[in-house]
Amino acid sequence: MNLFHLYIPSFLLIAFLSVISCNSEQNQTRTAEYVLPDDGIAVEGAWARPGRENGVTAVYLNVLNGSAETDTLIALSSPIAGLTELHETFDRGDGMMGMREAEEPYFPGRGITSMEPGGLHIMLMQLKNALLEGDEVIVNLTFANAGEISVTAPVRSP
Ligand SMILES: [Cu+2]
Repeated sequence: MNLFHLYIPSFLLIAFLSVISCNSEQNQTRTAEYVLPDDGIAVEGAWARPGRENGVTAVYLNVLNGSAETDTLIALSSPIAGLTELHETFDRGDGMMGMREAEEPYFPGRGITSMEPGGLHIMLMQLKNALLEGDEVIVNLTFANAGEISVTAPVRSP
């Protein structure tokens, strides 16, 4: 992971978050488009950032857990990546933001968990080829209860 630890200065993240809050009305509208499944898990709105061969990139998506119970992500893989992990962003306490493997890969029941830039994301490492806008990336998510879900994420610039 030392390959990528792009640490993002906090002030940039704060600037980014304020942009998000300005758009919160729009985000709520967008989230409202998603209807929870009656049971099990659905994944919506997946997209991936471009990346270089042997490099890393991130995939963002929304996990819609329609069941009454919290589900746990137990495995992640992508045919394009040597290593795939669920990451969370955290405040390192020195004015920089870092990221690390998520400690609690839990998805609450009857809820939507959004992976977005600056927060939770799926990290694809050791990319087998470059990812350009217009390409597609397959990510396989395995949940303890809902089983395996395969998602196709279009590649686009943030
Ligand atoms: Cu990451």
